[in-house]
Amino acid sequence: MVLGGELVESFFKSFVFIPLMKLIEFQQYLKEQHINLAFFVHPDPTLIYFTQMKPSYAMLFITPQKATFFLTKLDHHPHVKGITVKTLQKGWEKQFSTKKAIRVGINKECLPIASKERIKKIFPQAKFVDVTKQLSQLRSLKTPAEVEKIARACAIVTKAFNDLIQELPRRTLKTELDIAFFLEKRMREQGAEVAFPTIVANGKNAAIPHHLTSTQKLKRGFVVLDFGAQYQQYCADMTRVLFLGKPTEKEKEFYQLLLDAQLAALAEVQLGKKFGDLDKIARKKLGKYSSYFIHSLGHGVGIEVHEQPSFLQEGKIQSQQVFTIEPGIYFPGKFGLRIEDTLLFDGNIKILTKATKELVQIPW
Ligand SMILES: [Mn+2]
Repeated sequence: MVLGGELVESFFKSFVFIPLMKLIEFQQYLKEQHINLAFFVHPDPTLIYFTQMKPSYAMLFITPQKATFFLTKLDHHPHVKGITVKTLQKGWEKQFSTKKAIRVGINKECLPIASKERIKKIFPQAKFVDVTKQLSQLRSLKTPAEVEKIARACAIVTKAFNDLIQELPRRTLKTELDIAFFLEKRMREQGAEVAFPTIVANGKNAAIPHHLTSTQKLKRGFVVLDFGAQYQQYCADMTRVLFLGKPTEKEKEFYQLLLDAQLAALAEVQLGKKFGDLDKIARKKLGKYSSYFIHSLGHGVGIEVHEQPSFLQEGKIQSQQVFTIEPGIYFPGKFGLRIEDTLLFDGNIKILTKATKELVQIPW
């Protein structure tokens, strides 16, 4: 029987169907790999992924048939379809402990050594299997509900930026930190958290891609703003450049060159394209300045601001991936520029961070 798509979607959404779908897919994988149990512990983002909540401490056990989420008494205990939620109590280990030679899945990327030693005691005969790759593949293909949250986070970021360019000419913001606080306040007012510490880099500070936003007084020159919101656990990542005062022709040319590089890479986003090839396209456009582009072109975005797909590994664009395109050029001791969008590829490219990419000039 085939039901209308919209009806099915709204029906299942009310049951937090989305993580369940991914959970079932993961359990299927465990079954195929003859993994008896997968174990995840705080602060592994896998916990957030399957439960859509961010507890202060938790553990998650997933078997091919069952998932059990252990929380302390300090956190809200959610209802999650397909997952049994329990309170972590003394002696919880006994529930699972076995001397059998089972296969236990772990996420090597996020498993503290102390936790590993602890589960070794619970399963002394276990063989540990790394499931990191499978998890990042699952997470890199976004469900419609995840896309909705990321799009919302991106809209929040865009609104904060638009508010900033209205505010700046009033000269109420005097330092890099003032701008960062303004953006972060605007994001929080819209119901989001800050996905990572806001980068505001003015003048030569922007030559350092991850400049630590300072109390430096704002002065004539470029201002690079790299910031992100996290809405219901899902991130947005955007970088824009402003100019305080009037840019010279040369400064305008640098900005345009970088924008052209970003647009050239965006224009080549298509199914099956290698991420590495997009990177090459941007570098080619930068020509003799490409050696000043000192990081990769982008990264996946989801519950973490940096996740799969990676532009550094061999990988091709798949449908339902969300990632950034962010070329930059950095001239040590002089200035730096970066332009970044978060986008969805679902067969077509959809740029989710919609703030203007024209060089905004603020009289200064
Ligand atoms: Mn980024």
